[in-house]
Amino acid sequence: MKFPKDFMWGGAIAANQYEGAWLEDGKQPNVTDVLVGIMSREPGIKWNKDTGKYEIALDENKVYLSHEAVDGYHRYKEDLKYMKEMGFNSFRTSIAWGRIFPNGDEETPNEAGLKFYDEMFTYMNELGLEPVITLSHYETPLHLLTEYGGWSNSKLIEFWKRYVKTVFERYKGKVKYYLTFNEVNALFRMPFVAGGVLTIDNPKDVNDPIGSTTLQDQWNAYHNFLVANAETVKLAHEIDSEARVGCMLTCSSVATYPYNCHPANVLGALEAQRQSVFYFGDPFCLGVVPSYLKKWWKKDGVNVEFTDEELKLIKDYTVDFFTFSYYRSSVYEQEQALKADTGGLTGVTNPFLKDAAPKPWGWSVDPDGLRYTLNVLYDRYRLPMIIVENGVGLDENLNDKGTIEDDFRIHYIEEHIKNVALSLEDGVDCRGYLYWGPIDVVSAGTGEMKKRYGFVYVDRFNDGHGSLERAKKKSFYRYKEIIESNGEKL
Ligand code: BGP
Repeated sequence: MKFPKDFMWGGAIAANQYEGAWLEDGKQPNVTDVLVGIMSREPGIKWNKDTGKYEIALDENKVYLSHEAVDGYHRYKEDLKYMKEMGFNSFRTSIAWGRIFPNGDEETPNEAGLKFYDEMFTYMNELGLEPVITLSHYETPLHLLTEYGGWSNSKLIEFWKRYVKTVFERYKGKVKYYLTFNEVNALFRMPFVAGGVLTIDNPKDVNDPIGSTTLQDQWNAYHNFLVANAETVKLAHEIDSEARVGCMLTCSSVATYPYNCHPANVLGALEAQRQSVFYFGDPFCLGVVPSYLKKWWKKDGVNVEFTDEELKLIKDYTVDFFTFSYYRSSVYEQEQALKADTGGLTGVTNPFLKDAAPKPWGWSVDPDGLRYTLNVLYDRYRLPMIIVENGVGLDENLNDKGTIEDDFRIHYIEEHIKNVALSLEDGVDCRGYLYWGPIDVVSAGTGEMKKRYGFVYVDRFNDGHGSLERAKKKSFYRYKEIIESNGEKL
């Protein structure tokens, strides 16, 4: 197995699942802070009849684990040392937008937030960990949704530009790789978090703020994201000639296989790829707004217009590289509707796959699907690729030796990394593999601690108790060995 000398080995986390300290040093809530798990349809907000607005109203009977998460805000140095010990040369995390602009619409940034990340990135530089920084990992400030309707409002583009400009200027020389919006292509399946959209103008059902978000608002957000993405590339290049901007899309659904050779299944699989990935990937990477969208807009009864100036911006400022998450593949069969969760689409069970992760989550395991995905994406976009999420969540407890024998995870990474090597042989320009969740964090989808991805265990549980102490799992040593040998010991 051959990997280039400068291959990026590492891991990835997100501020909202790792840091905790949700209201510390001036931070105000992000959208994720009012949800127990982003798949939930019950945000902790309620409609105030008198003001005619939504306001924060957390459910006292629920545990919002992300509010303290694994206390990364206070412990990141200790944790980054573990990453270094495994041999990482790069590390992905996000900036919680609400630490820098707490409500999102302020004129001036919050110095305490800027300082926090300044110190964190300096420390990463000292350790020799290349920071790969997501500008928003589902972290739109809640105020921007309740006050402006979120990304459906074009004002967000201006607020976003102010935020990213501040970030690029402040971290110039410390951060080279930025990712714009984490998994923004999940907008239509998770309009509140991935889309940052809330319908505030006569919402259909004030008791169902997620379900009653209109399609017009969601498509307006699509429009605004395309413009904001291009503006981000433009600003980054103007401010820092060394900075590189990538998009980050959930790409498990690139590997949507037709159930059989029935043309309706083949066409259906193609449509699933478009609807889940390419409708964002093509404008971000090729600078074109796909022609099939006109048909979709007609079907959805929405009106979406791009000005010539916007189309030119999108054309001129495409991303420098492509990053994505891959967890598993899916199968399209015309009679069965596709569903989705944080791992991507779910369709008919694939009878040819040998493995699935243990229940309760039971995600199927398809390492060849990663090679397929890398090849499809590289053929289409011809951009450097970095896998910034791939991993397996397991329900684990420390044994009496104070560790966890996570052989399933070891097998999972070995098989996926082998397929990265095979895709390199195929000629794909893949620059890195950043495992999702190298330390246990709060699950995005379910909001649990129980769903653990880490090589490093964190002592915290679903009910919120736990010492927060860290411990190395068996996979810690195996990933270290793979990295040390630059992928030769596979
Ligand atoms: C992706 C998200 C991550 C993450 C991962 C695993 O969709 O970008 O934030 O957590 O999925 O999902 P989960 O935590 O639901 O298992």
